Amino acid sequence: MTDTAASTPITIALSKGRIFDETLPLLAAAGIVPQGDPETSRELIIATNRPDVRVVIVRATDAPTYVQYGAADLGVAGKDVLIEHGGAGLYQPLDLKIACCRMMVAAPEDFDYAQAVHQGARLKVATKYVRTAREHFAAKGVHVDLIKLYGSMELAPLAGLADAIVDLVSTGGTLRANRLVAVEEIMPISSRLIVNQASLKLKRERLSPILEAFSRAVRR
Ligand code: PRT
Ligand code: MG
Repeated sequence: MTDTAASTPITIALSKGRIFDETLPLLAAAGIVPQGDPETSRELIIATNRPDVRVVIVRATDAPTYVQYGAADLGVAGKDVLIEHGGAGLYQPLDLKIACCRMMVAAPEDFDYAQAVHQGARLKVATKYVRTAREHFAAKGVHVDLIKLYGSMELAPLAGLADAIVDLVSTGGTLRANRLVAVEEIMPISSRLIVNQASLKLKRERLSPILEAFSRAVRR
């Protein structure tokens, strides 16, 4: 271990909202308490009760990138985000079982999805999760035209942009409010701990106890 790596702070990349909120108890189990609240503060670097540990607030889709390049040693990211990122440079040692939801295909109530798939129709599918959608439909042998969106996928079928969408569903309230129904589950989703591969070697002495505390807290 180099002295430089040993003396640099441990940086944890979290997105605000459900991931930050649901990671707090896990951090507490490791004796780490953030000193700020990203919901009320605009500060993007949050100190913790430990002088050698800090939290950086990133967009959910950017967490793997920060950890991949070592700008953060640790992070938390949804499986949805990790699939789209590809996972290069990351260890994913732990399913944290937080921010749970399901990746679903959804369509308007009056769209006969089973029939369209059965007839070998070429489906237009709008999604933020292009890689996940491509792999899902390829495995089923269904031809799709994928349309990449960055948000509000629910609007796409209503506005005539697509026949169906691939999106995350938790309560189902958003689908219902837009008269869409889930027609197929692609996979269950939860968030994972991600670790920079070099950090794990260079900062192992300080990272191992944190990883172990997270692991114990998840199993409880
Ligand atoms: O919101 P922002 O654009 O900043 O980024 P983000 O949506 O990527 O971040 P965030 O914090 O909303 O989500 C972070 C992670 O939480 C995601 O990567 C998922 O792994 C996980 N997660 C769990 C969810 C949901 N549940 C969820 N319901 N992410 C998004 N949603 C959205 C969904 O896309 C849909 O628009 O909530 C809506 C549906 O919710 P229900 O309850 O109406 O079904
Ligand atoms: Mg969101």
